[in-house]
Amino acid sequence: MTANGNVLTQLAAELARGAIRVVDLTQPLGPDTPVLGLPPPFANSPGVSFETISHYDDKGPAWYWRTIRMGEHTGTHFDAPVHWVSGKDRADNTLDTIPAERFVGPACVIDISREAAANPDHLLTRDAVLAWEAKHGRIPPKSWVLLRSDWSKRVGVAEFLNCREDGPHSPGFDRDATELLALERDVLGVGVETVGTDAGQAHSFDPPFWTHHIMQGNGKFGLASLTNLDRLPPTGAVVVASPLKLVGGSGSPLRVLALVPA
Ligand code: 23J
Ligand code: MN
Repeated sequence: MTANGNVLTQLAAELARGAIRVVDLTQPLGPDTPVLGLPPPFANSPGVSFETISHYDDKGPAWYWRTIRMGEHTGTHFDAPVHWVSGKDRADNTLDTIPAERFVGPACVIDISREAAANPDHLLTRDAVLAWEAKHGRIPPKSWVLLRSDWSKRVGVAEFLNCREDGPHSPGFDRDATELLALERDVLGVGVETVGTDAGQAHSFDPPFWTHHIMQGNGKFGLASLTNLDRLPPTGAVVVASPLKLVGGSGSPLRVLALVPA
């Protein structure tokens, strides 16, 4: 048996005896799923609607199935590099061309829940990333960096989107932290509990929506509307984030799973 074969046999055994758990980082996806609201003149993305094709009835006596309609960026979803204009000319920038290896990687979980509770506009700084590394080790290349804000614990759409007259207020990454992760750490991407990877006020940043701009512009991914990040250790989990293989896809809802030592 090869060394790698041994590791996978061991993984299967540890899963079977519950020494490695599977934590679901995905929100339910349905008509109540909150969607981003962009100000005019920008077009908005539809939320989820279902239409029944048949339900054990005349249209299909022994089967139930539905049609689904939603924007590509709805609920717990994946941002591909082609989603942003900064990533539009990159190779392998759509969901059907990204190599599958890049959907799996170690998770580095950075906790800003205390700061976000005190200030909904809190941005993770470069120094805060470096302080996290001093404690937990350097963020390895090809890892998922997950921002734990506890935003997924907010109840109802209004609390989750947290809109005021000047737009939404929710936490994110500052520009230097985003550049550090994309350029100096070569992460797979970043994941957040909020509706998008950018902070709520990011329309007013320079460049606008800098986390999308920098991440997608450098071929990195985004994961939005995650949950259960409080069930992950700072390091040691492995995340599988595998979007639909939509032809030309800019993003898709997906099931995000973390393998976690019990
Ligand atoms: C389009 C424009 C702005 C934003 C977004 C999409 C997202 O958050 C998204 O889902 O990618 S901020
Ligand atoms: Mn998105």
